[in-house]
Amino acid sequence: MRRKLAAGNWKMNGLKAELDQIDALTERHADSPIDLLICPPATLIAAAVSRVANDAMMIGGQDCHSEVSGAFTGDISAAMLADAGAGAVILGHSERRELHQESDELIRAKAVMAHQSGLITVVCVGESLAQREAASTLDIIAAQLAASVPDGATGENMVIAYEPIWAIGTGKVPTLNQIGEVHDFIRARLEQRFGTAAGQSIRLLYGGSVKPDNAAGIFTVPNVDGALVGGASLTAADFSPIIEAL
Ligand code: G2H
Repeated sequence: MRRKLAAGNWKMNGLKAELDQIDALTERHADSPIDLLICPPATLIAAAVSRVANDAMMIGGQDCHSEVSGAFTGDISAAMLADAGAGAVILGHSERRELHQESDELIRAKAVMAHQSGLITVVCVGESLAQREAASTLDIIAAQLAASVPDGATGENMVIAYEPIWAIGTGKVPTLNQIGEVHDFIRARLEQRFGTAAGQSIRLLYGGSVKPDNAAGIFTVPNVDGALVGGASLTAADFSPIIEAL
């Protein structure tokens, strides 16, 4: 049985004052059976970790480097994230793929490094609008999964987020059938590659304009085990109803 997961990706948002949102979330969902993950900017990770009591929420990073250490100005290693108290890291978000030209191979190398540091990886995959209109969505997802998910992925160390690029921050959401088709496809591919047990245990999140008013519908789709939420994870007022819809 896969545990539900509500993950928040704050992207480049959040100063110290916003840590109050973490307090509000952990208070309100203290008894929730849903796993919670917030990925604030790296500057807030250690402070966020120190605000969370009783494992009420996991704090994660939004990216890490593919090397252990070295002359990589401005970058952060997986070990540094773990050292700051992070338990997870988002990798291969489409904003990283597009704006930082991250390849599947680089994302896979980052995931290997993250696993070595004991982090859960949330690897993002998703097609562009042009790719969907060209009916190549499943081919794109297959290629991204094959090349960016490392060997040895299990339900313990890997989460996959399906985020159609055209739905991110746009307010456009795929139909429930479209979400279901891709999630079923991802599940089948994971079972094929990692075996039934591991393939069944890896959690699949939907991401892209998840809001309080559409979350419940999205969560009815089979093989949707939770959500990766951007804008609506920035405040407890918006994120809480999404968590409660799971
Ligand atoms: C997709 C998502 C979070 P939003 O990027 O990863 O952001 O919910 O704002 O579309």
